[in-house]
Amino acid sequence: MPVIITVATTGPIASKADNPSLPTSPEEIAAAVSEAHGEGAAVAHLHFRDGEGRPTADIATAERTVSLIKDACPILVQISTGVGLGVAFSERERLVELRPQMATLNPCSMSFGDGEFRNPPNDVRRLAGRMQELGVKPEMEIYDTGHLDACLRLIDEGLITGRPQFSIVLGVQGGAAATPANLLNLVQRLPDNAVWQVIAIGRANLQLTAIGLALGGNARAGLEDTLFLRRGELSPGNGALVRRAVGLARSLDLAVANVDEAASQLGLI
Ligand code: KMH
Ligand code: ZN
Repeated sequence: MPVIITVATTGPIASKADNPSLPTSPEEIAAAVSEAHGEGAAVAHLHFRDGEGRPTADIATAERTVSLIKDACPILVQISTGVGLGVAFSERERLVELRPQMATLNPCSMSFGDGEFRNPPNDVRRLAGRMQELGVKPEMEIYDTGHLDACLRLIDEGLITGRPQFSIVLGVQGGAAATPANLLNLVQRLPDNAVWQVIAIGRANLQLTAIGLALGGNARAGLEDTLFLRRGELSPGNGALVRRAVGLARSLDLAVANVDEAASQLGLI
């Protein structure tokens, strides 16, 4: 099966002071997504920023960004409902009303660096149910072993249907460390029909992305997950990180999915 490459252009944490290439305005994000699509990305994972560069769940900003992306290229759109640590769940969940093809679903509350990422169980259930009603495919974000069990319960409760899609997020302070052993442990416990990728934050990004691909997973690339192309060398943008992920896949003799192939693998068509 060809490998799906997702580009995560912006995220909630980094700023232009960390990497001047970080896209933050709707125009910059759309241009970065379009470049990433040209390099081989089939899915765009989106966070939005306000005029001061802070994470926002502002609907008009999201709408404008998605519309610019749709004008630029046919990439599949996945909106983050994680948004950013300071944004209330009630604001974050409204983003699915835009009916993107996909959105993230973060199943559990956790410490996240020096902050707190609040995902109360009943709010998560309500959001999962609403995504089901709207036909928005959830990508479940697992930051630690118990998060997978929480997701399996959502599946058991009938709140997630169809082929389940997971991101295994490793390397967040407050979640599981970015080690091959932690990745293997989680991969072995995924449902048989799962579609999955590794999101390796920071230093281990390249190595764990390679291991994930070798284990049969998809890959995510972009400035949300690492600001560097190589140790000590800032990435000149998202395109270069997607090109690197595509190169990894091809070195492993794996084909890279185009948008139609990705949509069919994800059960979107
Ligand atoms: N920022 C990553 C640690 C989300 O946006 O909902 C996880 C993530 C989740 O991408
Ligand atoms: Zn994200």
